[in-house]
Amino acid sequence: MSRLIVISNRVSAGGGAQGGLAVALNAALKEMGGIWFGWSGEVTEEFTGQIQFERREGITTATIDLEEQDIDEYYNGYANRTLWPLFHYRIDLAEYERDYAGGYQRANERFADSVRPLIEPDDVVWIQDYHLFPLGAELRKRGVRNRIGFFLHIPWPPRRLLVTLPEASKLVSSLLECDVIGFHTHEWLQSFCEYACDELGGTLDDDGILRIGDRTVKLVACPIGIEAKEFAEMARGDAATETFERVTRSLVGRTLIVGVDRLDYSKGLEERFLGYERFLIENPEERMEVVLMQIAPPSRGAVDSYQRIRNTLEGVAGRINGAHAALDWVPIRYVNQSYPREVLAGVYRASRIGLVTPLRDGMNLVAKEYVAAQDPEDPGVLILSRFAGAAEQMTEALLINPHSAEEMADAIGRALRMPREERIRRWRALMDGLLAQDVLWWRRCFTDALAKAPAPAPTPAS
Ligand code: GDG
Repeated sequence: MSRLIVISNRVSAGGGAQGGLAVALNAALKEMGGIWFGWSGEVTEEFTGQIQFERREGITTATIDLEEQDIDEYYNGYANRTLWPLFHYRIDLAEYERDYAGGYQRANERFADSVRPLIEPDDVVWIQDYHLFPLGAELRKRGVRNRIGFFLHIPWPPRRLLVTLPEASKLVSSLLECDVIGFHTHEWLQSFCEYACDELGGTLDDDGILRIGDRTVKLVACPIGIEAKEFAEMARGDAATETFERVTRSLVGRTLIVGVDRLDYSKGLEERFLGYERFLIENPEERMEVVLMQIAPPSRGAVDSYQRIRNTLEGVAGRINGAHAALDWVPIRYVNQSYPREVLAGVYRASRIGLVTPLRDGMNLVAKEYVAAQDPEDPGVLILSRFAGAAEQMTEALLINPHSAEEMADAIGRALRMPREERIRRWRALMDGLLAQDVLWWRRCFTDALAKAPAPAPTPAS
């Protein structure tokens, strides 16, 4: 059987507090054997390409250090100041700088140079996410003829937005050197096709095969899942139960609404606070019966737009609490801290409403974790943004437009008053979906498509 070479910006192998993606990739590596390659997270004075190998719980990781300039231009620059906002439809925040584009290309070449010697003839290569769009093409230039797959974890923007990126055509063309490209939803896949067909002259057949010039690429929509069964068990375990009890006690009979998000402007936190405030204003008789707990660990603090959103949210949460709090009640518990997964599971379980309202999100795993953590006999209600990839699958949630404070306020009211039978019916349908399409299903969906993909491209003459 072929070995798997997973390549992502960072690696996350072995035990500890892992997210679903790490769990899925670790399971794939354990089953197929292989290596997980990426940046160590460390800075080096001068790039040498020296690889640090580690073996943890049956997984081999291979990491390289990058120079400070790489991190500034590739990671904080092009990946997080240019691509992330653009791909989340925020061209107002996207910064288009040639230095960032140059540094991104250079870092991808460094990845390619370093990982190339590790790839053996029968291996399959699986590249993860927007940090590494050009990597497949760089590997081809270095003679890699293996099957190469690419999975995008964030949305693909509409053509009209993507054309604002000066390097768009070059970036998409380089991506087409991969044999399979995966997206979370049909919507992102269609946006990609629209660009590839209208701007680059591609054609798509009924089997999802895109042809452009001499390239043939299989496009697949495989929504990522979570380890649903394990997460549900964890939510009933000792650590989660301790949190559940502690949080429930602190509510003194009030109803908890929960949000858990990396502190990111794509997650719609300001709109969420304003929608919740609207509910408080429109429902004076119910307002002191609820508490919103928002857990938002800071991320990407080196990027200005993240510092700004952090300041804005502190201001909005402070204003709402100042305007509405009573002597014995504070409407928003806003926590800028990260917690172990077991603690999150306990908080989800203690919450009658999961408020997951990103303005744009590739998938959103919090929506799935919230559902998995619920008590089957007395489950809570998921309120989910229509603009999260998860909305394509999770149609039994209360789907809302997060830009509308009125829709959010109405949905909160409806969720609070929802009869138990309806809560159970909706939850059962959502949970069945999570169990059927869990994270291992996702991994198989992609690696099967890769195994069946048309034969890899011949080595281009250099
Ligand atoms: C990208 C895409 C796509 C959050 N706070 C804590 C914590 N978390 C965990 C959650 C969840 C994960 O982080 C967040 O996952 P999301 O899917 O919500 O979002 P992104 O980080 O933006 O991920 C996204 C995903 O890739 C996978 O393809 O779904 O659309 O943007 O698992 O639980 N975990 C711990 N403590 C925290 O305080 N331990």
